[in-house]
Amino acid sequence: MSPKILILGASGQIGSELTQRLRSIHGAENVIATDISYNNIELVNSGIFERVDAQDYTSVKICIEKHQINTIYLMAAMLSATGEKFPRKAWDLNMESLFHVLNLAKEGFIKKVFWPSSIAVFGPTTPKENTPQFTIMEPSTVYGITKQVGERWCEYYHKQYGVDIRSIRYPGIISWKTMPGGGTTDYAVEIYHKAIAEKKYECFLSEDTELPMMFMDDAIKATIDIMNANQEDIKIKSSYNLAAVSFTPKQIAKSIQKYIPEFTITYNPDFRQKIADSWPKSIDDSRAREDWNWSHSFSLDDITKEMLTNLKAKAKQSV
Ligand code: VAH
Repeated sequence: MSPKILILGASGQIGSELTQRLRSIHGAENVIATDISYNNIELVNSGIFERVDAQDYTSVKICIEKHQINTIYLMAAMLSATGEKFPRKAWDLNMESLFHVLNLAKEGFIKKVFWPSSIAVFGPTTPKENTPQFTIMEPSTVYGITKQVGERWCEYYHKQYGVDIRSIRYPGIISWKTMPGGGTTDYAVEIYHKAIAEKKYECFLSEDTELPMMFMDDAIKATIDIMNANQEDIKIKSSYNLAAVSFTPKQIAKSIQKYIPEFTITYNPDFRQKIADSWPKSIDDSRAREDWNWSHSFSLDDITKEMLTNLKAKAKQSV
């Protein structure tokens, strides 16, 4: 099946880079980028972009039929921090969009689906070190609840209706091309911008808050790897644990200081500290490594080098 791809939520932090990578692999004409707004000009100007509300079944179905889509990447979601401010909106967006895509697959309109889960499915009672693939899951955020319930529906639609859906539990994602929005791990992106602009950063998490993280290139690689895997190799139909590196704000600061010695960090934890404290420190992703040959490439120092190099270059271009 030659992919004709629809990306819902293409303007977001992961969606925007995933769109560009899929366009480079499959050709721009085979990747339809959509979002609820045209706020990512680079994306809009580099291929087919349409306004589609992932919560509107009819507009998703019209787009699928218009472009003869057979594969959907559902990247639209409200993340953890914003979800705590707008619980009902987070539930409606994250769940309605998933149900529309699952039902369109069940009804035969699409053949393959990617849906991102998150380490936010784990909660305060989950083992925090090297969190297993199968373990206690009592998420304490709305976002985490939507991801836990979403995983159960993905597995149900596969078992009941044979839907080919693949999913991974993303850790915090660090990137320089598109700013994240509304996440708790966003500090790990903001810190690099502030390091370059002001050589200082006030962190909204405490210095020893260890969280699982990943560079965007690794996250995109994992997403494409799982979608390219043979269906029989995808043995877990809820969502795969995925990991790369875990670190604290203090450790990022030390990594930055290798390049910007005068950089300083202060700590002023806010409401997002409680969210971060409910999540694991590190993740066991051995099943992803076994089932579909996952491996990561970027260490913390690799991430710091990539972030500072590219953000400095981007700043020069915008002058
Ligand atoms: C968030 N970036 O902070 C997301 C992610 C593991 C965290 O899912 O909400």
